[in-house]
Amino acid sequence: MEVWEFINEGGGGMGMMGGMNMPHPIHLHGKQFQVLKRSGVRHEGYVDEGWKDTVLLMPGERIKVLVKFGDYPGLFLYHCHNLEHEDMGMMRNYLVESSPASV
Ligand SMILES: [Cu+2]
Repeated sequence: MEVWEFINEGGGGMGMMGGMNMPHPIHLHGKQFQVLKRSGVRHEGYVDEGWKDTVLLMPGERIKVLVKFGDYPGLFLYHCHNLEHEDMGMMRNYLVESSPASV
């Protein structure tokens, strides 16, 4: 397991999505996670309980998630589920290596 943090600065900065004040539905392929903490700008109506493969990250928010990797190594993908954002570069690979115990 590993804790990952996603930050939506929401419009500031000149990063890959600089100037965009938009929600990002973050999606992991092949692995599931739980939301540990959501902070920043407060919004209502989330259902953060349970195992997920997608989580909505609103402008001004940051979330910490606990990702469970299990026994399946390989090259996986995570991306924003907004197609235009994905096409603009909000898509990355991540490599899950075999743990010594499972080799
Ligand atoms: Cu997005």
